[in-house]
Amino acid sequence: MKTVFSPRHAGHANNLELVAGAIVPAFEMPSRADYVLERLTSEGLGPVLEPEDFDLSIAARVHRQDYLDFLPTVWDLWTAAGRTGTALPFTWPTRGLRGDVCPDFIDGKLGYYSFDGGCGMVAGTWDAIKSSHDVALTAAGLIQSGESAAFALCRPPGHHAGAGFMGGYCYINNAAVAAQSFIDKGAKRVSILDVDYHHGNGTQEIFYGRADVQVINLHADPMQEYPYFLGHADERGTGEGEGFNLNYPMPFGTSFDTWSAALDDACHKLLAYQPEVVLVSLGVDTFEKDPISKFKLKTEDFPKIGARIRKLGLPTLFVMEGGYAVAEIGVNAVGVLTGFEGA
Ligand code: SP5
Ligand code: ZN
Repeated sequence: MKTVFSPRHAGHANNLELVAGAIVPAFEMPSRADYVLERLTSEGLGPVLEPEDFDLSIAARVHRQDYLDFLPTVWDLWTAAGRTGTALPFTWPTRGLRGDVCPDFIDGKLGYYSFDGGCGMVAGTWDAIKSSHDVALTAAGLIQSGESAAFALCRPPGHHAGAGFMGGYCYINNAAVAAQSFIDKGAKRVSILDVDYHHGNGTQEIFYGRADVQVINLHADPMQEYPYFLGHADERGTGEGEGFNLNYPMPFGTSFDTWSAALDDACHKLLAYQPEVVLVSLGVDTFEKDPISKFKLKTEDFPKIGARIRKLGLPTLFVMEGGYAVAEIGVNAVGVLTGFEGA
């Protein structure tokens, strides 16, 4: 299969995040994408293409326009305030505060448009976000032109980004934008299968009231794990979207036997929906050695994930999400893809 990749991801580098009582170098770092690229080249997966340039009109159908307008301005507002380092929020509008008025000053704006301290921004961040968005849309275009599968090697990832907020290393929801592009091109039903360790809260929020995009998530139980405030099994969609959101929360320590049983059930529910295309939000942070995660999948399990997805028999767009065991991320992510191809 073809891969779409942009070297412009590399400008999003040396940023910090707030996690577990410390400001630390972000676990989501440029070498992640480079290891995946290296592995898919050495495995001979297929050609690697650069993305075309898209405007943000499709993104504006899944994100708020004011949020999309804000993202490219962050670094200028931050430096205009005399700051250096990493633009990060430290105040958020939770219950009891006004979440409907965007402040003027950059610190307030950052808090208004985020839900955590995981989305630091530096000078090259916006260009990387835009390139990642373009990668997803270009890869979706390959499938729209008749390819049966494609890989969007997105960085930064997207599934935690909601209509109007960033979080969890995610700014624009690449998979959601790609799904919207299929709908805009006439698809009646699109499924998103999110296998990242963390619940894809942003993707869920964006499509929660819609029947044209089914969202299925396999993830760590939000009672125990980030993002904590979404991802329970009783979240099934609302209004027209009722029944089209499915969550499979699993406990710390989950290994492949339990996880793959959930995947199998998810695949049956996906086929019952009869989508025209499936988008896989491909995180490999379910890996046993992932530094921020607590599932127990082994390297040999990842090709089996790809093989199971192949059995769906649908056009498939893989969109890169998380995975932080940097040295193994290439082997594991490309393992899913070669497993899909039957190699
Ligand atoms: C796309 C994606 O996978 N985003 C994940 C964001 C996770 N952010 C919070 C992680 C909390 C990890 N806590 C354990 C600290 C290990 N020292
Ligand atoms: Zn994740």
